[in-house]
Amino acid sequence: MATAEVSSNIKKLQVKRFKPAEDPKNTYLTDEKGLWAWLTTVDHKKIGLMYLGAVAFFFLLGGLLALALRTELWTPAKTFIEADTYNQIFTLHGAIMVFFVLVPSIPAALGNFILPMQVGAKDVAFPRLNLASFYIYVIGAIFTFIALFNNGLDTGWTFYTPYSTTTTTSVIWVTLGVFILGFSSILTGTNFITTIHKLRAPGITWSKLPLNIWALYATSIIQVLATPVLAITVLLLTMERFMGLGIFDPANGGDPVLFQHFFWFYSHPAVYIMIVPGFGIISEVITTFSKKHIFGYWAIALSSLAIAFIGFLVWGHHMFTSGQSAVATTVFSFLTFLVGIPTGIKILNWVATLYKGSIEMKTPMLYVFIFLFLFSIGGFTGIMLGSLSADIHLHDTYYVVAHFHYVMMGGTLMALLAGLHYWWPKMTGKMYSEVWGKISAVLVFIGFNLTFLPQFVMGAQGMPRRYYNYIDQFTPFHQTSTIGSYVLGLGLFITLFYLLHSLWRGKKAGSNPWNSRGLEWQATSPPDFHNFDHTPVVIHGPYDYHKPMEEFQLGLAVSHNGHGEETDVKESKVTTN
Ligand code: HEM
Ligand SMILES: [Cu+2]
Repeated sequence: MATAEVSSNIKKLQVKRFKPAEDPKNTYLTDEKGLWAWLTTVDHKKIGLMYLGAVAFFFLLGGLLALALRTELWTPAKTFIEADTYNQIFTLHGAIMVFFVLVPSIPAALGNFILPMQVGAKDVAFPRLNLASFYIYVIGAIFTFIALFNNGLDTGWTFYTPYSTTTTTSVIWVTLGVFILGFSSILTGTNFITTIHKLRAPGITWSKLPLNIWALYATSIIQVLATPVLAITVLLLTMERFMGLGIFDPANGGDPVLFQHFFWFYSHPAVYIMIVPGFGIISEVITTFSKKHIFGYWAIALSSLAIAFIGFLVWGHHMFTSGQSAVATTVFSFLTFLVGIPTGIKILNWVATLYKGSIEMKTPMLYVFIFLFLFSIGGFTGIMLGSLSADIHLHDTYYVVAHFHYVMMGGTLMALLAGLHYWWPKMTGKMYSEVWGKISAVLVFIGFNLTFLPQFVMGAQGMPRRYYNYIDQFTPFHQTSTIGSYVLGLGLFITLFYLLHSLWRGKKAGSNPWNSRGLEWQATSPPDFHNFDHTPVVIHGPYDYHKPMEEFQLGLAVSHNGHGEETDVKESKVTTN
């Protein structure tokens, strides 16, 4: 038995080595079976998987809508659908991808699964609330679905007034759906913040917190603070349509620009709800596959919080052409540039982590490189859009469409794919095919750039966004983009296929296939119902690759009836025998 000599104010902890079983008998997947057990589970891992299933379903739906749009744009005039249908498809594509895929994807699906494990907890702080959040998401989704079959929606995902107060399509169903969905996001954020504060295993001080947790923490703060504003906005819009109140519609004495302020006060921070959790994944994957301590731990951790903060100050950059005062636009332009600083700090530290690392190019790492490349393009073009004079020309063109796809798909989605491949063995206990993983990553990369790079050029030349027809000179760009979208779709379809295939045919993963130092890898794969069959004790940080593995496999030898009251183990010396 080993003893951890703690230097701090508390008593010595009796610590024992716990080596995770490589082929566990009891796991969360065998613990309770059957549909009902899944639907009523309070296990964060199963809830995470249910979110993952729901997100994948919506991603497929949103993706098929996107392919329909790209197919229609093959020719300058009508290709196969009517203009009105086109408007509805791009609206639903945008709304589904933003609200039902990107916002919940990393925090609610992967985060739910991995967060309690990374802090060494048995579950999130409020497991029932976690299940409730999932059902609130489902109810919100049902409302949106009703709109789909009931006249559709053609306002664009931004619901700009006064059009959204006058169109005959189903605005109310979708705004109510988004309103309901917002609560899911707020409750998940609250749950995560409480879990991170209260349920950390002994030894996990703030400076030993995985960067993924810092990222989810920053995200949760944005979710809790920004989402209520969206809720109020869509509620006001709903009331305006229902009761003819004059809040946003000038015909009734309202102010449409007020709507834009409200909407972007949420939706700009929301882009960080989408990307910041992605940053967390990148830090985890990059260290594991470089076998190196992260460069600039605090810089990365605190820059997530800085982005969360600055993110609240820049919403006006969406409204440079909406008639803001010259002073306001100038201030917003300046503040927008500030976002580039913490973002740049992250990129710099990741690259510095790679430097002289022992890099292993597994599929998750391939996605990290794709992320670094695509997200940097997305971020730089964001800065260009943030410069007032350039944006007057570029606003509402395909340049903006390309920018946000580079950050949202090239950033968030690539990070999600990195994380999904990274934690797949932990979640399922199975390995997927590395060869197919690489093939599809390459297809995704090529397809993505073919789709969106030409859109920068078109946009800069004046092709407006959300248009059904276009002038002939843009045909080659649009056609390249359409071909690219099919390549991209193929790459993603292959991913779906080999991941599912691995569930039946995949090799057993073992507890720690990547030889990572992260705490979640000290559980079995798939994990036990309570994640660990002991209370883990942490003495080294999650990126201490210079320390031997045994020193990461520690737990309390005597069980303490709560979980981890003694969280202030600061530094300790371990002797194993
Ligand atoms: C360095 C960071 C970033 C900067 C400086 C930036 C800047 C901007 C600016 C100025 C616009 C307005 C362009 C216009 O409409 O004329 C814009 C649009 C947009 N950005 Fe970013 N951005 C950044 C990162 C992100 C990220 C990380 C995401 C999402 C993950 C994102 C998503 C969007 C979206 C969705 C729009 C378009 C909204 C719409 O009109 O439909 N951006 N960005
Ligand atoms: Cu913005």
